[in-house]
Amino acid sequence: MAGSIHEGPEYGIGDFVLLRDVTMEAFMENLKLRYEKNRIYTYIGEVVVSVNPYKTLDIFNAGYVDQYKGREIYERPPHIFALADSAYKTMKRSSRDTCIVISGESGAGKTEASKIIMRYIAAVTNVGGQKEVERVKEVLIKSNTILEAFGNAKTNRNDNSSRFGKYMDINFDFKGDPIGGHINNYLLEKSRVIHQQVGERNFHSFYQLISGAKDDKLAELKLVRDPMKYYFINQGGDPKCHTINDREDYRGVMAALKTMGFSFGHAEALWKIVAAVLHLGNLQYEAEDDHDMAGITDKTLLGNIAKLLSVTDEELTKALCCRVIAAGGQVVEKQLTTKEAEYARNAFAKAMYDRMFSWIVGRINEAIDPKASGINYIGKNTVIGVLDIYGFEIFDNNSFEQFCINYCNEKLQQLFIELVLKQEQDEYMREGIEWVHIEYFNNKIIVDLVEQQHKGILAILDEACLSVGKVTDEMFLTAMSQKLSKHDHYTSRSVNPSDKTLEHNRDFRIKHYAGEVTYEVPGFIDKNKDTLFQDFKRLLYNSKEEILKLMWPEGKQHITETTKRPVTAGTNFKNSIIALVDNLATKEPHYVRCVKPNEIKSPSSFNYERVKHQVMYLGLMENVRVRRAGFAHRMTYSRFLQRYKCTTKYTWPNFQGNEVDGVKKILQTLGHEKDCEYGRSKIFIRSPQTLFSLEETRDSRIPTIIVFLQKMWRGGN
Ligand code: AD9
Ligand code: MG
Repeated sequence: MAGSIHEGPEYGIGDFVLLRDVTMEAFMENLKLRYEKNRIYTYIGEVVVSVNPYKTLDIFNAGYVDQYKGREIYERPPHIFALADSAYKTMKRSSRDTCIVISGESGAGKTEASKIIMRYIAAVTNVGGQKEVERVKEVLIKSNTILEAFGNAKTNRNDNSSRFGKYMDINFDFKGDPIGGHINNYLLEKSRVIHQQVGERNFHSFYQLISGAKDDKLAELKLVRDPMKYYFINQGGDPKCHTINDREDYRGVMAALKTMGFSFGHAEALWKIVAAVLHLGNLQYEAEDDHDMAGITDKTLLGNIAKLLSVTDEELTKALCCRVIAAGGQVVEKQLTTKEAEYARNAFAKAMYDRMFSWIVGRINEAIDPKASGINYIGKNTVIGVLDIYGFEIFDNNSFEQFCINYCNEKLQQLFIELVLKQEQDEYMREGIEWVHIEYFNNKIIVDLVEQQHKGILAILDEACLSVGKVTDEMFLTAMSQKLSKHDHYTSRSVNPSDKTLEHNRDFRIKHYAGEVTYEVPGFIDKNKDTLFQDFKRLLYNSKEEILKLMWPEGKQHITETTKRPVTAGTNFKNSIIALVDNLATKEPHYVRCVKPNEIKSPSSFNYERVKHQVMYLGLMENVRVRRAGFAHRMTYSRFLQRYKCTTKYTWPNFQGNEVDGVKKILQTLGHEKDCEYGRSKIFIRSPQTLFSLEETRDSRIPTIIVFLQKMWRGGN
């Protein structure tokens, strides 16, 4: 492996900041060349641009870990290990909380990147081999297996798409060893539990259970091996995914649950819930009388579900077919129509799965709680946060979920803009160096369009959901069009009647930073209200199954107690994302910007236009320009001297004076002084060519260094 960021011209330039011409063409040419040579990582200063290789590369083994451990970022060819190491070093050296924000569209490689980072951190810590630290590391890594089983699914963009957002803090003790962590999960796409688009699947867990459970287990759950028999998981058409081995994954999940400390009984109970959801999908209602009142004819199926949920048949029938309401102090039972009952059944299945997912996250958090880990930690406790959240997505049909996901990506882009700019500015100020401002598109206007109080889309949606009387999705669309007609990033047919690509009374479009997305409004109100009848909560709270009872504590409430109107799903999501972004902003950020090379999951296709589009919307060119407008590179005086002291006879093998003078001597001797500024603790190098030249001189001196070292060793013998 070469000794610096450059491996030779055949591999292109390792840092886009060092490109000779900052043009889109040059950027793309370099990215393509590197991708074709399996160089999937390239820097923009300290930001890592990563292109999904769609194949296994042997660049993550222990040998590579050693090459990056404790090194500075520019000393080795670009690698995500260098970024992980940098975050780790910052956290350890300066006791500062750091975070790694991984962004990019669906299928660009975020989740894989987050796992590589976690494995790197696990590999470089706990040299002392403490048992409890080893356990924590194992739990942290194995937690992915479980979360992906229950929270990932095959979509038309990605065979293993994260359908929830995840932010994980890893806690370190004063020695720099991981002693625990905490996961925050964001909005699971629970509508998938009951519906999938053609070509997609439900969450992996369903298929894992059906393929992986032993015959007697399946029989006990009253399931058959054929996934096509279950409506909730067969709508996508093909239940098999050739890149996924559901059977093997089932075993992996069972093993991971064990590592996590889940008892056998708890693991069994989880699969019972999964099975119950599967059966619920096949439960049909029939009108019992002329008034279309819902009844269930398949009593066997009903009995099976009741058994799996440890409730009685009567209780379950009642919850599925009736609603109990308290009116004027009186408790009244109201039978549902078949349509209402179907709606209730779907809401029940979604809520049960969603709550189970959050409950699992809660148990994982207990297993990695740093306070409960038994490790006696004293002194300061610092964290590295890793954010892996669903990427920006555009499907053929985009609904409330895509709206939330894309809003979240807008927020992260906004954070990137603020932090990258702010960091640069802060550094120049700290070091007493003048700063040149660079213009670039600020997506705040789109963030505001969604989240602004009273005027934003979420506020308009809430208003529609909370108003009395029947409000339809079309009415919500009309309200939006009235209030947002002047907004540059919003359009609908009422705003722009000539736009025939939008359907009247149905679609609206947002011009996101990453592209235009048309959202279909049907379902928005429902999904935002997220109603689950109290009857189901009570049903599950009264279950004999301990886990279900624990998952549904609010079912304890008596029917006559008034409940506060719950916060809507949209507002809830908005609040959690705002809290997340605020949290990230307090930490020292590191960025991985993932790029998807093609739409066909191919290891050998570089779709120029698709990649260019991502480079544009991720603001990578602007990022390069910002980096270059000021200074392409900076490093502390001591680091500079150490690295380049071999380049002049005055500083080699040792410089006797202070570090700043040593650095000055090198720059004067090599004729680079005009291109540099002296900051308080760092030397700032303006043009990339200077760094090139320094690196070249250093490389040319390597034979001399080797001779010198050999002499030393011989002398030492
Ligand atoms: V989504 O927003 O969750 O839909 P991600 O997370 O960005 O998306 P993911 O990490 O799941 O994408 O990557 C998609 C697929 O690309 C993986 O399942 C792998 O098959 C492939 N991939 C991604 N990164 C790598 C890698 N470093 N090495 C090999 C990779 N394959
Ligand atoms: Mg993912």
